[in-house]
Amino acid sequence: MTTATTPEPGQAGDEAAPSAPRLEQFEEGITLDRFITETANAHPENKGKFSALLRQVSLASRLVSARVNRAGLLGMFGGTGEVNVQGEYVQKLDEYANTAFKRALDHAGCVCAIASEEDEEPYYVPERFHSGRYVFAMDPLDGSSNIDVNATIGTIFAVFRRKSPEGTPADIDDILRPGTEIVAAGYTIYGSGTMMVLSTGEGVHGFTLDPAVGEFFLSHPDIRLQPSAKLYSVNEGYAASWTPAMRGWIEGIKMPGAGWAQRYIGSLVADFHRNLLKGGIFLYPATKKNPEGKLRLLYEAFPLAFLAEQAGGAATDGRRRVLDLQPDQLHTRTPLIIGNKDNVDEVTRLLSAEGGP
Ligand code: AHM
Ligand code: MG
Repeated sequence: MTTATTPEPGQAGDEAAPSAPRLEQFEEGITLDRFITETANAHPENKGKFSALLRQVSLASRLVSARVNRAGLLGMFGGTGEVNVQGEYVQKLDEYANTAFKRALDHAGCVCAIASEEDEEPYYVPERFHSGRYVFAMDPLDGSSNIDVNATIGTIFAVFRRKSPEGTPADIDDILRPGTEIVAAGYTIYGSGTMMVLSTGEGVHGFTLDPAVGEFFLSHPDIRLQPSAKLYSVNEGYAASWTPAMRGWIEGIKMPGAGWAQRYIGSLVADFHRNLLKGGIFLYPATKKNPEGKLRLLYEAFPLAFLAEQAGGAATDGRRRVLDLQPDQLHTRTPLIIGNKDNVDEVTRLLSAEGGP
């Protein structure tokens, strides 16, 4: 096992060191379960419900991981024939992941509502189960267009503490909250390995699934983003519809000698994960045609913005800090500029000066 990561174009080799896996952590064998227990011990006011929630997220992630790994053999590639509220074709694995997370969470007594990219309306925990203290918002399987080619996809989630009293029916005001009220966020990435990256507001930690024993082990403690990097992730196919400031910044970093490299997978969760570990800025900007961008605020931008800030990075919509935004609907969209802080600040300054599309 190695403790070093491979330097990439646009990145000094030693910049990756803080987030590189540490051998001693593998040897100590800190499981996600132990991490959850220790987090709970530090916050007895959560009454065990927060731990229950995280354990159910771990369970659902393992279920989805197993299904993703065997999808090509189980006839799980391709679409269901349905179109979701976003107007996108629902993939069989989208549907499986959506159901797996809802079933894992709805009867555990820890959540009152689940907001999902795949569902037009929120799912309120039924009367027969306890309507718990937390709200769970998720994109059950981000990067759906990559499912059928075995490229990396993932589940993205955010957790809020509900506003209305526990044990009563929740409503939409429990869900439509600014990102500053997030109490935990993370994602599980299904790639060449399965990894959960999690923050409960005390740094960002990565856990790798050992499929042989079905347990996540701490592999990337205290992931940190350096102030800047020279790697960008954006769909340049849309350059003609960008604003002049956005086009200008990209042209600038491509000048001879600028030393930038580009990576774009087309799964937000995979692009973000790569940039979190290696350094980089991800951009899905506003365009004249789509001033709101494409990505969804509540369950895509919010959780990743929370993680970015916890790791020392930043996230804006081109003008404002993402976590300060308030969704007015379940599926509100937002432009997203996210990654190393100095890079995000620079792009945000340029886009703000332009005054929007
Ligand atoms: P999805 O949630 O339906 O998978 O859509 C969101 C995805 C993101 O993962 C990714 O960053 C983006 O769409 C890619 O969009 P584009 O193909 O326009 O570059
Ligand atoms: Mg998505």
